Amino acid sequence: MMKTRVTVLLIAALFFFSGNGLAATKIKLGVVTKPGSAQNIAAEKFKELIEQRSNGAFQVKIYHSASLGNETEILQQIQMNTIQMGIVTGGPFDTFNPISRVINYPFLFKDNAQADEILDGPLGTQILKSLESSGFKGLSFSENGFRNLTNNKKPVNTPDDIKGLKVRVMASAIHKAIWSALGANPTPMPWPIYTELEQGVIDGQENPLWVMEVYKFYEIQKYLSLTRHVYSYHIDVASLKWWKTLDKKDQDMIQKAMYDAAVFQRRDNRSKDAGRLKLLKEKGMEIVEHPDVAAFRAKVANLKNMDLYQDPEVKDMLLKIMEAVK
Ligand code: EAX
Repeated sequence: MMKTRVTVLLIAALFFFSGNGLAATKIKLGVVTKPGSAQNIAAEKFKELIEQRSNGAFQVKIYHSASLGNETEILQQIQMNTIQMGIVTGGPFDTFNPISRVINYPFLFKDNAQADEILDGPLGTQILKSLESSGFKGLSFSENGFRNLTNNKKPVNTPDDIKGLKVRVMASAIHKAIWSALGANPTPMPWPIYTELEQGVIDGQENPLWVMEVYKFYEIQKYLSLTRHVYSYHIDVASLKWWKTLDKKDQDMIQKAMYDAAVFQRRDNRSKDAGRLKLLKEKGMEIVEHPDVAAFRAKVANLKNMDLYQDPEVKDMLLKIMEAVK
């Protein structure tokens, strides 16, 4: 008898102290893409880690597939704290904070190792920090990966092949400028874009390989060129308004869980690229594996002198990163 009562008490105590007896703090996390996407893999890992490490004191609900709106709308809601967190592609940050433009600079990073070195280092931290002036707490960088061009008109080897091509770009001034400089006819459009590609409203788009697989772009795009023109990151953000309501211990726990999830996701993404390329070939895409990257680079060499980069903080950061990756 006695024993049962003690056990019951013990269980009750455990329940209480583990946090489950208290009201859990609910985190709404928004991503624009669907399950299986780079953003979702990071989001799901974060959910798993934070719920486990906080013994359920934090509970994450992931709103995927743009159920809370496109990425610009997700960011607006994060600023207002109607959504607490988001994993959002670098492009749409552009209108909120021009500092995000520096990482979208074309041909900035040579490879993944260089991207990690900068983004996980002091310059990356400085970029995250500067997002606070726009109401975001930047936590870490997960990734989309290097972006590549697909289209339905012809194989692309050189910038000449791009002339007049209607290319969908993210809602981002720098992405639009890149494709104008390359000679295309860029059309900014929020995600998703399958229907527009299918109906021929646009001829092409550019994204990392996982997108072509997960969104089955091989069904509606014939040509792929491995241009790797921009290293596409996500910024894993929280609402600064919400962040300020948390105590230091919880902030640290969330920051660490998000960083660990980001590192996990980057590794996962990179480990799958060779298989994706094989799959896209099997599905019938015609792939230009070695386009004339030097010619593409030459076309965009002057972008750093554009108005887009004249804000002193932005320019300074761009030059520092360029120096660091030399
Ligand atoms: O991951 O809008 C875009 O092109 C982004 O890369 C989107 O997040 C797909």
